[in-house]
Amino acid sequence: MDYFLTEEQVMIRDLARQIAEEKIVPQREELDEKEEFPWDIMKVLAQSDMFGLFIPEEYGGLGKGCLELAIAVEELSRACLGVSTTYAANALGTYPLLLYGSEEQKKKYLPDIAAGKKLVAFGLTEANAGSDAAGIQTTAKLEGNEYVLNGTKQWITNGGEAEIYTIIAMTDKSKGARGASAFIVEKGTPGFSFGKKEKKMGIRASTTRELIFENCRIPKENIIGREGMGFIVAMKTLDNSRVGVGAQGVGVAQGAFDEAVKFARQRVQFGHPIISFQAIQHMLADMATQIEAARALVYSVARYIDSGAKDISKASAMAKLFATDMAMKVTVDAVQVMGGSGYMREYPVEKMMRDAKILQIYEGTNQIQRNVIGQALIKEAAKKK
Ligand code: COS
Repeated sequence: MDYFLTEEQVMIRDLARQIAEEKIVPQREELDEKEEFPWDIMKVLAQSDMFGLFIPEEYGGLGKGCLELAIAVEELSRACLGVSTTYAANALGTYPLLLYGSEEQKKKYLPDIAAGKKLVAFGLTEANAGSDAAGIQTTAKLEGNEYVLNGTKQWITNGGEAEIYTIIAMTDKSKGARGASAFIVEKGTPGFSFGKKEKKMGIRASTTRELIFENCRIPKENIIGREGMGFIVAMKTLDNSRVGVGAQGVGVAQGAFDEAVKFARQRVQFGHPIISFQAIQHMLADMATQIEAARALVYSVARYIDSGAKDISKASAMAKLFATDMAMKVTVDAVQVMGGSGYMREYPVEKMMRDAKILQIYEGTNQIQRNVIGQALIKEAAKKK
């Protein structure tokens, strides 16, 4: 399929693919086994300007958009979802600053992020606030010229590795979602520490930790936007980044599909390569069709976001929902095509299937995506009346 990418977009895709094939594929099994953070790969991505893709040129980035980011994420995900999660979560953590940061904040933080010198993490989730994002308990109290943060964030991607954290905390609990605010917290701030590193089913190259705030004092200027805007900052951030999770789905599914085709051409049963059997061909045909449909949706939604469209929640949720449900199905089917071999760690599809599961869960479960889409449909229907 031709998605009419510009010359520049093709260059980004080819560069990301080259990094994926040369640097990620040879290491992915070991990174998964040892649950190691891929610092050397992050350095290569930094040297290749990959961290600056979606950051405006005035802050040291390349000034590209969601589509270019999605293309890069897809290619990295094709090789290893753990590595691509580290990279994509950096964008997730940066969106609050990009969308709502002040000029001073952007000038202070974005150039280092664009250069890949500092990684970012996004801190919304807590033990009792997952799908119910408005239920967060972490507080931020204004005392003089400082906010004092108290509480614990859970399952934070890049936690401990990142230097910059965009954190959602309650400045006025009595106001519910309207009492949340967003803040920048730097690693090393007294009162800010990290909990245990989680042991996960998949995406093991990516680090997941607790963030602990105990009377952590940050300058008043570190608020992003105004008090009470935190929930909107979080929701708009997710609206922008969920299409990237969709791109991860397309990438991991493509990676698993490629492995399944390669295997089916080589594996001989009943005197023939199994790819000659209709049962296998039909599975591969369905997989290829589903991947292409998801890619078409992800690219279209990314272009729609880049067009400056305001109402992107529904489209972004659709891209995330469709592409990640597809990724789960396609990776499971890739294991099935490869049979016993697919189940063995010797082949990468076993890891791809484990990795794919998180896509249906993080950045809002796929049940939450259906809620977001449902709510948008209700609003649209009410407008038509
Ligand atoms: N853009 C702008 N505003 C939005 C918005 C969006 N995408 N989504 C909600 N809002 C606004 C609403 O309009 C509402 O404003 P008012 O108070 O002025 O009416 C406010 O925010 C509260 O919205 P709502 O009542 O819909 O909030 P809920 O508590 O019902 O939660 C969901 C909404 C479930 C969609 C939200 O909590 C969510 O996305 N949860 C999943 C969180 C998630 O992705 N977690 C993963 C963490 S990051 S890995």
